[in-house]
Amino acid sequence: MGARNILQVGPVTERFNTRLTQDYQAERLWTQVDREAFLSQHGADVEVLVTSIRFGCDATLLERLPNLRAICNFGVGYDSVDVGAAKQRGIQVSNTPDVLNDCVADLALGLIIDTARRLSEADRFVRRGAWPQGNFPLARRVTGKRVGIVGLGRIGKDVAKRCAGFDMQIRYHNRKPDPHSPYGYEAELTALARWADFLVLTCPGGAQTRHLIDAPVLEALGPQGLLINVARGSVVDEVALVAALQNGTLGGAGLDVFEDEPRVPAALLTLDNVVLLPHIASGTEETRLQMEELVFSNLDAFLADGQVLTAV
Ligand code: NAP
Ligand code: 8YV
Repeated sequence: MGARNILQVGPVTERFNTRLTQDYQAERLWTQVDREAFLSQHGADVEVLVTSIRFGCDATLLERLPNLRAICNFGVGYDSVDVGAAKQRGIQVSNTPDVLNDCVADLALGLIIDTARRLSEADRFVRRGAWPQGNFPLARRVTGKRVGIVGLGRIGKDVAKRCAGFDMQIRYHNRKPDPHSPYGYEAELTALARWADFLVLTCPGGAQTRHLIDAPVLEALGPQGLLINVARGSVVDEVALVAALQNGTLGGAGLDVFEDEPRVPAALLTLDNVVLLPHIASGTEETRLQMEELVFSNLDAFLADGQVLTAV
């Protein structure tokens, strides 16, 4: 192990990986030929773990690291890290909040406009040479419509701000009302879905929100309703979603995240009323650089005085 006892679970960007190895002498778990042998030999030396949404840190990995003191996660969501088990052992966990709000909210608006105005579908129409045979069918207006936000937190509020710019009516559902929010609160998710033209998901993933969006919620959103998911695939019952899209009880969906990434249900690939993105909401040069910097700031703070900067 390097002098600072840092282990990186999986790759982020080449720039990030190189800096972590060169400036922090971090070891790379994913390049080990025999991961188990490496953990048996060095697991007890590891004090800081650097991971990401994709690689996380489950209970099994935690058990192999008996002297772990901090986990620095690349990403604001931390559902792939066993935070409960970490906290029980006094292990600090940091994430990368706020720096990605703009880009994730921008992408949510992109999906709202794409699904309503059928941009991706129209692009396919032009590319396959269908235009000379007739006009593309009419789409649906965005301006002035009703948007229901599930998870009015840091990202959800930035989605709301953008929707207000489109004169949209905004309501939201959290576990409890936000006393500072100017938007109407809906305690019942199905009531919010029934009211909304667009239901935008910006809540965390994990056990608490698993399949929050189930068949009844999708049915309440209805045949003209559009579901936008920039949260986590686990929040939506994907089997129910496919069924609702296939039988027309849901109007359409814009999805950046899936239950079993990078696998996307084959049925979704055949549907024209769905926009499918490969988990790119925070994926801009600017935002990913800021996320990387925030991981290093957390690392520096922990190495300097034993406290991460943005603890979950
Ligand atoms: P945040 O500030 O913590 O906001 C989360 C919101 O969800 C809060 O308003 C919270 O309110 C609400 N919430 C929590 N549990 C809920 C539940 N069971 N039912 C309904 N609402 C619930 O988090 P954020 O920074 O905005 O990030 C939100 C999530 O976006 C992340 O956790 C991540 O999964 C996802 N994300 C995805 C991408 C992407 O690339 N697609 C990028 C960044 C983030 P209450 O506590 O009052 O319920
Ligand atoms: C990922 C995300 O971090 O922050 C989150 O919660 O889902 C994304 O920003 C990104 O895909 C890199 O893993």
